[in-house]
Order: sequence, then C-alpha cells, then structure tokens
Amino acid sequence: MGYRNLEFPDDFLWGSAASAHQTEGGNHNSWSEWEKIPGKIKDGSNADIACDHYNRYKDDFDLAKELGHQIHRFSIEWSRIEPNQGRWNDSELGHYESVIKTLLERNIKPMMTLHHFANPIWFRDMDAWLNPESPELFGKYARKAAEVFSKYNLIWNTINEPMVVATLGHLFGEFPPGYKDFNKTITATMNMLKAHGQAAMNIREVYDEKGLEQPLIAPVLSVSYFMPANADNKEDVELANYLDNLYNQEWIRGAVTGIIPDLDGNGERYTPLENSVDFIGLNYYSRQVVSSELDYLAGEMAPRNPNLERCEGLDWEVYPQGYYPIIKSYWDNYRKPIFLTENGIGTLDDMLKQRYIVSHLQQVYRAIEDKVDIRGYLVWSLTDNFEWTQGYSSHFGLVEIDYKTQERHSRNSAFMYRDIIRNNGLTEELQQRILSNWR
Ligand code: IFM
Repeated sequence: MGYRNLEFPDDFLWGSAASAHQTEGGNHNSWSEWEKIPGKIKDGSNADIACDHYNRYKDDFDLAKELGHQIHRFSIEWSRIEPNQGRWNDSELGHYESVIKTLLERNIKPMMTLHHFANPIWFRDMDAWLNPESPELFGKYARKAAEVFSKYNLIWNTINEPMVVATLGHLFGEFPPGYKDFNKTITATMNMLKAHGQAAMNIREVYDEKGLEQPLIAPVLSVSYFMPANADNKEDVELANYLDNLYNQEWIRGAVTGIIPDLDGNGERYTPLENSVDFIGLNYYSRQVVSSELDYLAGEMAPRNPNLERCEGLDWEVYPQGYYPIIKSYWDNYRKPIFLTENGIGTLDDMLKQRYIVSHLQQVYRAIEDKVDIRGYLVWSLTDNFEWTQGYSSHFGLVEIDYKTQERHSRNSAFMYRDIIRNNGLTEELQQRILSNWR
C-alpha cells in the first residue's frame, strides 16, 4: 500500500493522559475499598502504591517533556481534596497546584479532570451517583477547585466516561458500587449529567467573579463503534443504532442541548447545563459487534474476530476503522471542537502498540481532512499503571514501569510517538516502516 505524508494542523496538541487513582498510590476512596474485596481485581493487586506518581510526578513530567509531549491530561483526586464532606484539605490542594505548575514549567498544557472513576468514602456512603444531592455535591467540589486552580492556564474536564461509571458500576457490576440494575444505571447516568452541568456552571461563575477569561470545559466520553454482527440483518442493525444512541449519544446530547432525557424520549430543561460543553473529549479504543440473538444488556457479547489483534486482558479488538466514523458522528451531531483525550492499547508487544497508534492516527487524519475541528490527540497512557479490574496485567504505557523498583523505561513506541510529534504528523517513511507486512 502506498502512503503519503500526513501533516497535522500547526496548533495541534500531542500528548498523553493518565488518572490519579491509577498512578498516584496512597489513595483511600471507593476504589481502594473495592480492591480489598477478594476476586474484584484479576491479578489480586491494588493501587496502594501504583506508580508512586504522587511522589514522582516531577520526574514523570520530565520524561513527558523529553518525549516531546505538549499536553498532559491528569485527574485530581476528590477524596484527597475533600476527605470529609465540606472539609477541604489545603495541603492536597497545594499538591495539585504544584502538579499544574510542574507541567506549565515544562511547557506542557495541563488538562485537568475532576472525576476519574474514584469517589470519596463519604460520597460512596451516601450512595454516590444514586443520591439526588450528588450533582450539587460535585458542583461544590468543582467550585472549590476553580477557586484554587483558576489562576493557572488550564483545560477542564468534568467527569471522565460517565457511561462507563454508570454501566460497569450499576448494570454489569464490575466496578464499584457493583450493582446490576437497569434503573439504577439510568439514575446514575442522569445524576452525572446534572453533576457535569453543576460543575461547569460553578467553574464559570468563579472565573467571572475573578474577572478571568473563561476556560475550555468539557466532559470526556468513552465511545465505542457499535457494528451489527450481520449488516444484512435488520434487527442487528437496529440494535447497533439503539446502542450507539444509548451509550454514545444520549448523555452528550443532554449536555449540549441542556435537556435531561427521560425514558419516554421527552425531557426536562436543566439550566446548569447551558453553555457546559466547549469541546467534546473522546476516548476510543475499539468496536463492539452486536447481535440481536444475544442479550447485550445482560453482558452477552458476540465472539471476537480471530483475525484481529487484541488488547491484553480486556480483549478489545484492534479496529482503527471505527475511529473515523465515530469522530465524524460527534462532529456532524454537535459541531463542537474535539480533543481525542484517550487512545491506546495494553500490550507487551511494542510493535503492536506502534501499529495501533499509527493506524489510529491515519483515521484521525481522515477526519481532519474532512474539516473536523480536532484540537489534539492524547495517548493512554504516559506510563503503565493500575488498569482497574485488570490490575497491573494490562500495559498501556509508552513508558514501562518496573513495579519492584519503580524504575521507568521508555518503550520504542514512546520514541516513535516522539518522532510523530516532531514531524507534526505521519511521514510516508514512518507509516511504511511501522505498518508494512501488517494484515
Ligand atoms: O485505563 C482506562 C482509563 O481509566 C479510562 N479509559 C480507558 C482506559 C483503558 O481501559
């Protein structure tokens, strides 16, 4: 196959993403408690130490700098900042100020997420996202964060992957709080939508009160490319469309339009959502093939295609072809700028990681050629880290971690990605070298 140079826009931002609980160590929250329950984490591990990033963030950001990164997405840990309801921990707020300053000193743009899966224990104990007060409580935390961090040049993410929190936590029972209940799933989904609105509204108020220029604010979505098992089967096609709407579109449509949907297809205006989405953060990893003969909502999945490579542990198929249409659908539906806030693969096969990144970037470029306003691309993840239910058995890092010594070692994929950043895109030579003889 012939390749051509794919040059990205001049102001395109390249970088990587991570989250507090997966990297920091030393957290006490809903996840650290969940990890203690036998059988919840595949390899029996926990995130007590993780990557010790809480103590090593300066070195980790030195590495990101050496690897050419221009943007870094991280999360702040709600349980550290508000360990008891309404009580703020100034020293932890100071820690995250130092995290932000460390990035800025290295000329790396901080993209800060307020909520990435983990909840404070007090919030868990009041049923978290099932509690009708949860949106206001999250909004208060966002306000506090804005009071402290608005002096820095930041991009804000409110909630990471609300549909993952809702479904894995309330429908499939794999994440805390471990329910398998459709109604609870809907309640959690809608409360997170309101919480996003409360957070965005409060952040904006603080910036206005301080006379500061408004920052960019967005939620971050986990998106999956739903495909019918049989494209000629009307029911399979309908199911794929139904799930695309339910999982990929409904929540963000609510955030953009300000209407909280209900199960009848009607909805109720929720004013805090107005003006809550400056861009859309998209996390894409794979596709999902769905068949009307299987009960998807009960967790029944179509068999994997044996010809496709997969992410270790999670078993996600490598399917770059799904990236372009999914990006395009968000642009066509909402006309909001897009940041590709996560993309990557857990694998010890570093050539596969390189192929994964390059083949997905080719799809990103197709969207850019179609005039989709894409602002940046962030690899998940800078380093290996604690991959939730998979523990340490899934290796997403550009940088490998030896967990016995905490030594970092950049993989070849990290250097390849550095070359892509230096070239601001994919050269013909790089595509040839990385993708030749694949498939
Ligand atoms: O590690 C996770 C991350 O926390 C959220 N998005 C998907 C990643 C890979 O599973």
